[in-house]
Amino acid sequence: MSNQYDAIIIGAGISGMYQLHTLREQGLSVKVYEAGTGVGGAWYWNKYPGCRFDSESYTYGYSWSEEVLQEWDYKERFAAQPDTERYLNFVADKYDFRKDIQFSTRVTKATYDEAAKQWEVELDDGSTARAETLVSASGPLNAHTLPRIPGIDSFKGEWAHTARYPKEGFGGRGIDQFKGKRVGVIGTGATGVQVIQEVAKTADSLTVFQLAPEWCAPLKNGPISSEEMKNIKANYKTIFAECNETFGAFRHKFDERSALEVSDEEREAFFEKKYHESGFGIWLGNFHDIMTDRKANDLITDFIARKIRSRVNDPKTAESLIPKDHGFGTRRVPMETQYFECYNKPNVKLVNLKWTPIEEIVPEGVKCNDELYELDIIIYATGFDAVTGSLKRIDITGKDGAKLTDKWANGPRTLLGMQTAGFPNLFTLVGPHNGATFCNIPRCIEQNVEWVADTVKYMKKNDFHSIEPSLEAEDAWTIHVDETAEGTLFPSADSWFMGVNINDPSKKRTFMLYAGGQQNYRAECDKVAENDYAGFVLK
Ligand code: NA7
Repeated sequence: MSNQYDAIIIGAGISGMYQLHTLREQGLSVKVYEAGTGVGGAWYWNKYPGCRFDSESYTYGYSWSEEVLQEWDYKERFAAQPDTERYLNFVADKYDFRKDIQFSTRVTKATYDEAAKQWEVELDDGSTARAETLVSASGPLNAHTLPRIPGIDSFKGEWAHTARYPKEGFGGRGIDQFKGKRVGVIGTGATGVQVIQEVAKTADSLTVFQLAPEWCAPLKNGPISSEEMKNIKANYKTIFAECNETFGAFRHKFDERSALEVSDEEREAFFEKKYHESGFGIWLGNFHDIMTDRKANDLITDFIARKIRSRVNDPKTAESLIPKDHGFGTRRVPMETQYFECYNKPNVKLVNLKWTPIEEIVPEGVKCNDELYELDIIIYATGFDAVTGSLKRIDITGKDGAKLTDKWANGPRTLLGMQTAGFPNLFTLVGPHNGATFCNIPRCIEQNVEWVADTVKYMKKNDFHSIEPSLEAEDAWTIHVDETAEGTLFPSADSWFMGVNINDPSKKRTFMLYAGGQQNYRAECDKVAENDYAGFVLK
C-alpha cells in the first residue's frame, strides 16, 4: 500500500513541523496532512489586521536550531502575523519540510485497527493512509466558532471570522480595506481587541458589539534594534533556560511577595511599574497570589479598573468596558495598544450587548433589540471551540469502536494531556490537560514534541507497537489537573479555559488546561519517561 507510513501528523503548524523534524531524524517515514495551503497553523490562518504576539518575539521561536536562531532577526518586541508566517516558511524551507507535507488536505476520520496496531486516516479527497503512530498537531485554538445568531448568511456586505480572514484584506484592498466603510466587530477577546485597534484607525465608522469586556493591559510593543538583536542572539541559551524555569515559560516570573503583605504605597507603585512594562508582566510577573487569593486579586482588579476609567473619556462607556463578573487574570488577558483610547474617537461606538442584545443579522447589518446598525463589513472575532475543537471535528474511533467524542463528552480524560486510554499510539500535542495549554506555547510545544519523539524511539528500541495510558493513571492525572485548577481563581470565571463557549452549549464546563505550572508539568513528563513510562501500558 503506497500510503503507508511510520507516522502521520495532523497539521503543519509549529508543533507539526517540529514533530516531522524529530521523527524524520530517527529515519522514520512521516507524512503531514495540512488543511491550509501553507505552513504555520494559527499563524497561517489568523491573517486579520493587528494580529501579533503577546509573547516576546525572541522567546517564541524554535530553540532547536542554532542556525535559525542566528539567522533570523526579530524587528519588533511582539512580532506581527506576517513576520511570523514568514519565519515559519523560512524554517520550512531551510529544513525542506514541504516534501513531506500534503497541503489542502483535511483529515476527516481516524480509526484504530487493533489487529494491525495501525491507525487508518481518511482524507477529504476520499483517499486513506495508515501509520502505527498518529500525532495530532491540530492546535488548541483552531476550530473557529461563529456566533449562533440567525441570518449571518443573509448579510449583503463583506464578512469574515478573524481565523479565516482574507489574505489581502476585504476585496483585496489591503490597508485601504476599511476606508469609507462602516465596520462592525463582534467579540472583544484577545483577537477582537487587536482587530478593533486597527480598524478604528481608518474606518469611516466602527461599531463594536461587546458581550463581555476583558481586563486588557498595555502591550508596549516597540522595535528591536540591531544591537539588541545581537545581544539576544548571544544569550539565547540563558533566555530559554530562564523561560523553562517559570510558570508559563515566559521571562516574566511571579514576585515572591504577597499583594497583601506590602504597604498600600508599595503595592500601588509595583502595579504601576508592571502596568508600564511590556508584555504579560502585569499578569505573570505580578505578586504571586493575584491568581490564587481572592483578596489579592481584588486589589489588582481595582487597579486595572481605575486605569480603564482614567483612559476612557465617557464614564458610561468606561463602565461598559470594565468587567464586573470576574477578576483580573482569571480569563486570558488581552494585550492592547491604545485600545481604550479608541472609544474616545468620534468614529467608534461601543454597543453593550448585555443591555441591547443582537436579535439577528439582516442584509443591511446587525439588528439589536433597540436599533439596526447598518454596516458594509462585519468581522466576527468570536473565538474558538478551544482545546478539543479540532480533535472533535475529526471522527476518531479507538479500540472496540469507541468514539473520542463520546469518551470526552463530560470533559477530557488524559494522561499528561498526551494520550487517552483506548486510543493507543495517538498523541495529542498541546492537548487538553497538557502543560502546553497554559504556556508561551512554542516553549512547551518543543517539550511535547521531544517527549513524543523519545517515546517513539523507546518503543522502537524495545519492540513495542502499542502505548496507551492505564485507566488508573488516567483517572489520577484527571484528578490532579482539577486540583491544579482548584488552587487558582480560574474556575471563578466562565472562559475557554473552563470549556465555556456560548456558541456551543453542549460543551461541558470543566477545566481544559493544566494549571500546575509548565515547569512542574515538564518534570512530571520526565519522571514518567525515566520510569519506563509508568502509568502507560506498552505492548
Ligand atoms: P475568545 O477569547 O474566545 O473571545 C471571543 C469573543 O467573542 C469574546 O468576547 C466572546 O464573548 C465573544 N463572543 C462569542 N460569541 C459571541 C456571540 N454569539 N455574540 C457576541 N459576542 C460573542 O477568542 P479570541 O479569538 O479573542 O482569542 C482566543 C485566543 O487566541 C486568545 O486567548 C489567545 O490566546 C489567542 P464572551 O467572552 O463569550 O462573553
